[in-house]
Amino acid sequence: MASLQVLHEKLPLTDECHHYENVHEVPQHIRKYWQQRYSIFEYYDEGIQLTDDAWFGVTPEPVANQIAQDLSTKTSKTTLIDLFGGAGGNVIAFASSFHFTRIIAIEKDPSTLACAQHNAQVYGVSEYITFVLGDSLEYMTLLKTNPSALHPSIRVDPNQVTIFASPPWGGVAYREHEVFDLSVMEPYNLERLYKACFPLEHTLFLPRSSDLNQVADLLAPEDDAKLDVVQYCMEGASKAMVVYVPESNPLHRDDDGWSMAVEQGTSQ
Ligand code: MGP
Repeated sequence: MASLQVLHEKLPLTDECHHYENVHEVPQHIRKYWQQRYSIFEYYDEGIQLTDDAWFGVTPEPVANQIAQDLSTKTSKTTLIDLFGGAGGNVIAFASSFHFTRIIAIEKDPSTLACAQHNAQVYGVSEYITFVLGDSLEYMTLLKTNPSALHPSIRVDPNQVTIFASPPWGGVAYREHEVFDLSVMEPYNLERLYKACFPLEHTLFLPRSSDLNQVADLLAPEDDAKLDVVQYCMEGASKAMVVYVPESNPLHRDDDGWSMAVEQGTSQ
């Protein structure tokens, strides 16, 4: 599919990619993040590149490493797909964990993806990651309904897949709410993300104040499964709430013909 481009080479860094060395170069609205640059990337000085937007959403390295470690102990899956690869914070940690035999990172902004490829190289893990330029929700639709339309290098066995999704949260306005309403998260709300990932095992990286009732509602009453919900903290303060959603039994819920694909996969 032309709109999902598997990258065999590094994308060039663009004018939007920066490695700020001096506070005076840093736009005012991201100075707070630049001051924390070594908590975000320990090896920042090795030439880490970020777009100005990426500073807001990138997962700090200790948090990303802890999530990678936690997911490694929770999952038996061997393929990890990062739906919102961003500048690479999470996918570098997943690759560094050496738990997964295949890692695919999807990102739709070319400048941000160029940063991710560059940063993965800085951390020495770029060869373990397949980078894809494009819309990850389109990828999920094709994976579920028409996998043969996917490039062979990103055609995966759904039974071996675990999904990681750290979506945009619609800016930092979530901080103004004591409880963040995940139905209004932009541009993808909780329901849309869940439907995109269902019925695969997936991990959602959400605002720390996300509404737990909405999260609990993800499970159908007949499901025996439980969700693990973890607050990831740095220096005593939560940075995000992460929800580990187990694989759904496709026989319980039948969406979009997907149960068919999983049954076929299981019987191979
Ligand atoms: P923050 O919202 O700037 O809160 O980012 P912080 O640093 O606790 O600031 P304070 O002023 O409230 O003390 C907290 C963490 O949330 C960041 O480190 C990112 O990992 C994550 N994060 C922030 N945003 C806006 C996004 C986002 O849009 N998407 C994703 N996936 N993560 C985000």
